[in-house]
Amino acid sequence: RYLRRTMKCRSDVNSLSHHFLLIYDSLIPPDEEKTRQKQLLSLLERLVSKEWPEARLYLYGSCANSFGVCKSDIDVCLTIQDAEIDKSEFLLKLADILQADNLQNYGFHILQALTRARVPIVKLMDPTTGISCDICINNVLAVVNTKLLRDYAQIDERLKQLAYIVKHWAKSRGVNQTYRGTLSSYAYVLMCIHFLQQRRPAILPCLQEMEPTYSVTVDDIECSYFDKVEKLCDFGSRNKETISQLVWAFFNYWAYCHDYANAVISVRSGCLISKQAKYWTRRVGNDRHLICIEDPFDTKHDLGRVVDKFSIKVLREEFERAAEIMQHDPTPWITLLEPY
Ligand code: 3AT
Ligand code: MG
Repeated sequence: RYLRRTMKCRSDVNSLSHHFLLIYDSLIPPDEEKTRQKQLLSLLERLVSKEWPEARLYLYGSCANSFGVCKSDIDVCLTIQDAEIDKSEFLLKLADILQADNLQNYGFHILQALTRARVPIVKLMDPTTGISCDICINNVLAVVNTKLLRDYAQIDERLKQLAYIVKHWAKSRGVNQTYRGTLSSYAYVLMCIHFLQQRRPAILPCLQEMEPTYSVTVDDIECSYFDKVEKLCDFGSRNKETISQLVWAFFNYWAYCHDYANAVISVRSGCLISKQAKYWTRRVGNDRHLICIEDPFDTKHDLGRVVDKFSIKVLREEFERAAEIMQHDPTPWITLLEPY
């Protein structure tokens, strides 16, 4: 019933792209913001290396994966070669070293230390720039998946355009809160990559199915893929779909076409795979697998596992609302992004 009603795209869909591109442009961080983030990282590097000369700092998440909107916090991963390290203790010591009272010339405000979280972090704020930053320890897989997302973003600019709109929509509609059972920004970007791999002609390739040119092993997981993406900048050129068509099709897919009962989206394999093949058909503990998004490297990890029987309803209703707006609303670029 749904499919018949919405598969045909509205006739003015192309003329809407201009409005979506204006929104996209308004979300891109200015160069000065990037410069300030790099300065902050260098300052942290100097302070950390005084205490731990062998430690290294890496940016990860949206400040480094090309999907960061302006005024985002930055995510920093500190790596240190010590398998026995107690991350919580280390973070508390780090917070102590970095905070205002201990530094003669400079000091950070420590906002929070989340030492019991799945990924323990300290949150701190640079008082001169107001930039907040989360520091975690030895979360190298996140640094590697950040690189994968950044590499995909270089292949076709429609990925960045779509992901910015989708992330902005998710934040405006309150469905970007993992602690409330909805999806992370990382999950939404993977949904966009998978969606563009599936277009015909495809807009994105599947980098992990190609001859690897980059390979690292992290936490016993082999992460390898083709990363010479400068060779792929024409990849999507046979597909002429515009950003508004893609936003329309993205929400239409998640509202009416995705097989929630049986399918897992997999950026790693560039196609849908079955829940059965991954033994994700039953609830185990808190993992319900009501919407399945395979992590590209940690393939046992379903990024949809945070979604419960209440939040799946909220999510699907929001996908349907978005699809209806893209189909019928006279000003979808406004209505779609209205706060909830
Ligand atoms: P925002 O712009 O901050 O909303 P983000 O890209 O920084 O988006 P998140 O804050 O969701 O995304 O996560 C920060 C990074 O941490 C992104 C990804 O490299 C990693 N990450 C997040 N969630 C997971 C996860 N469940 N499994 C593995 N890596 C993850
Ligand atoms: Mg972030």
